[in-house]
Amino acid sequence: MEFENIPTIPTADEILDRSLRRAAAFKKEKSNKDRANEEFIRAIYSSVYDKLMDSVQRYPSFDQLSPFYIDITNLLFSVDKIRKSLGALQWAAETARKVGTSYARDMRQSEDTNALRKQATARIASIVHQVDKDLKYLNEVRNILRKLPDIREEEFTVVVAGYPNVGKSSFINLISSATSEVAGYAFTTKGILVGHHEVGRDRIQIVDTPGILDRPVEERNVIECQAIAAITNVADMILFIIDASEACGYSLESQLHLMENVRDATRGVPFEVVINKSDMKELSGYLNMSTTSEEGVDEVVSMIRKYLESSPKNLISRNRQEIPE
Ligand SMILES: Nc1nc2c(ncn2[C@@H]2O[C@H](COP(=O)(O)OP(=O)(O)OP(=O)(O)O)[C@@H](O)[C@H]2O)c(=O)[nH]1
Ligand SMILES: [Mg+2]
Repeated sequence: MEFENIPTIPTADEILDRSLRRAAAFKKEKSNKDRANEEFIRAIYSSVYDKLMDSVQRYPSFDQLSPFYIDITNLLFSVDKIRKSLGALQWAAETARKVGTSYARDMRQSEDTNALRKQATARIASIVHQVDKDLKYLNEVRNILRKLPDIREEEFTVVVAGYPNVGKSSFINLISSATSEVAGYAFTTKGILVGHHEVGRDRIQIVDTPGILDRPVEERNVIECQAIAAITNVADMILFIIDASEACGYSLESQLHLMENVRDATRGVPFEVVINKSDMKELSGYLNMSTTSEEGVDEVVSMIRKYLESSPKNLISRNRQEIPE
């Protein structure tokens, strides 16, 4: 995934220290004092320019990201603000180069190249410091984004949703490679997690989401919003888990109401409801399972696999496997 490869973004001081060290090494090589001062300036501005532009170019281009990653980035930060900071870095790179080139040119006609070298260094340092907050912001964003799960659009994806504490993570841990934290309180899962369930040569991507409460969109917290982003953007199938025993702390009525809302908001995406904690209470007319006793879990897995078999994504991956290399 693109986010994993974003390099650390240096601070203004780190960029300047590195550039000054490099410039000092160049300066030593020249025996003529005026030529040495000119080389010093050229080395500083090109090193500053390269480092800033490298940070801009190695940041992901948000124009090419899938809607899921754009939504998540907007929930956690703001794509607009990230773009502005990247623009500021580009401005600083170009301005430092322009200022540096002009000083280096002036040195050829100057009597006092030492004074010009000092002035140029101070101007470039001030330009880089002007974008220090942008550098720090971009690094903070980078540290969070690179930890987002790698959700692959080409893989069949089941998003598990429901109220908090109903057993979503317990189910995913049982049937997939995921190791999602399970605990007897709401909002244990704070972000999106991905596990994989192997079916022969195919793989199902299972997304664990934080619980969503049945309340108006504007009152939802960031944790809940991440779940909505996953449900609406990546799901090929939605598995909605209900705890009919109400041991989760929420009434069956509220859970059924949320179920209807999510189903209405995601029309066109296959939607299945499963009752969990059947060891405590079952609900007739639905598939029932217990992730504790594991009763009914195989039936739920078979039902998911049926959706995979009829999914266009499955056909694509089969065709790909049949084409000889
Ligand atoms: N009796 C019983 N308890 C269960 C079952 N499945 C899960 N639990 C318990 O329910 C509690 C919540 O389980 P989680 O898997 O963390 O629930 P979640 O839906 O992922 O919760 P959030 O991440 O907070 O949204 C834990 O204490 C589990 O041990 C079940 O089938 N039967
Ligand atoms: Mg959970």
